[in-house]
Amino acid sequence: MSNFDLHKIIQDAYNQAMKERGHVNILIAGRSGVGKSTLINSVFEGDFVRTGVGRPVTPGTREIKKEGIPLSIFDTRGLEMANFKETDDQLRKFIADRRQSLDPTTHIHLAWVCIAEDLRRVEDAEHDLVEKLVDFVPVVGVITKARADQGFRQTVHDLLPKLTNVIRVRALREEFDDGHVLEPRGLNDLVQHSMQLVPEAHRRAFAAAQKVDLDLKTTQAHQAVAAATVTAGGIAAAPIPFADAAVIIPVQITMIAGITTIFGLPVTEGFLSSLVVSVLGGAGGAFLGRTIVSNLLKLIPGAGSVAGGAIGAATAGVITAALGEAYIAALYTLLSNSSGATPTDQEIAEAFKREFAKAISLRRNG
Ligand SMILES: Nc1nc2c(ncn2[C@@H]2O[C@H](COP(=O)(O)OP(=O)(O)O)[C@@H](O)[C@H]2O)c(=O)[nH]1
Ligand SMILES: [Mg+2]
Repeated sequence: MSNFDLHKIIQDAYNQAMKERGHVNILIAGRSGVGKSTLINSVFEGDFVRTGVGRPVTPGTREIKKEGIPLSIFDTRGLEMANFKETDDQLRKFIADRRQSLDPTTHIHLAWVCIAEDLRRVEDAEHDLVEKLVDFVPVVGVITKARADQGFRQTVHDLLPKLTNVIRVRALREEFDDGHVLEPRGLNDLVQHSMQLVPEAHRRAFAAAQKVDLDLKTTQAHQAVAAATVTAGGIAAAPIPFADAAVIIPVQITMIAGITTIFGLPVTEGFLSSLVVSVLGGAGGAFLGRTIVSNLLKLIPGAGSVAGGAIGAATAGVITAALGEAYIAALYTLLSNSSGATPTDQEIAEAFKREFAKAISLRRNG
């Protein structure tokens, strides 16, 4: 494999993963102080509101984005303002215009209308806003700072029947003077309900952007592995002579890049190449392609003897699936043990190496 160009493969894999990652757009409306920014930071990756970049899109709404996270939040302010009706009409026009776009990554996919539980009232402003939005986008009612329902959720349901659901959330942990503690609640319900409302094509982006439910990410990651397995099998449908086997490597690297984005971790070409070299590479240099393939073949019992022969669809599929599952296991373990801190590149490489070694020994012994 003298023409094995890892740099080029990684560049292509990176671009492909970015394309497949997609983008999700969520509108969040409600009076000032109901807890919109707090909710966004509790649900989405990367301390989103505080460190994201905002730009106004209508007089009352700004779009917040953050590098590396496939999410735009449309944050509306001033639902309580006297001139809100005007702002409201501009917002409606903005959403309607976006809806016309042929590029679905620009559509608003979902709206959350937030009402604070302690206000215990639904006013005309909320009612009018919901009426304006529901023609274009599914609207979820979110009761914020939930502590004591006292029938309020049902009231919201009754007054705003077009909401897809009304979900009570508490974004922050609260500790009272007497030591009584209220833990956050409802964020999981909100995320799971929202995931169902987001159009299929944007669910990967939603799973990547949220940080509440690790299982949503895992499910999406398994789908990415299944797709890559089919692709690898297709490439090896006519068995590939071992000397050319590196032609399947781009599939696995693209898969790895895709899984990384689904878990909400930043992907760079440097990260990908150090990951591939440290987990699969070994020798490096001119033999890197062949080394990677022979290391991958360790995932298949007895495959050492393939060396003189060829790699068929089944083998290519098994290698791809095993590698993908090892990477998912590595990220799952890292992220479920971490207390919110993003793992370093080195921690990821080490966890991946461990899971890869485990996969090899399981297959040997099992
Ligand atoms: N106790 C409690 N306070 C909250 C909660 N969510 C937000 N807050 C507080 O409410 C205030 C307003 O929140 P913020 O997110 O800035 O509201 P926004 O104006 O709608 O973006 C802040 O002091 C938050 O700390 C919650 O779930 N529980
Ligand atoms: Mg705010």
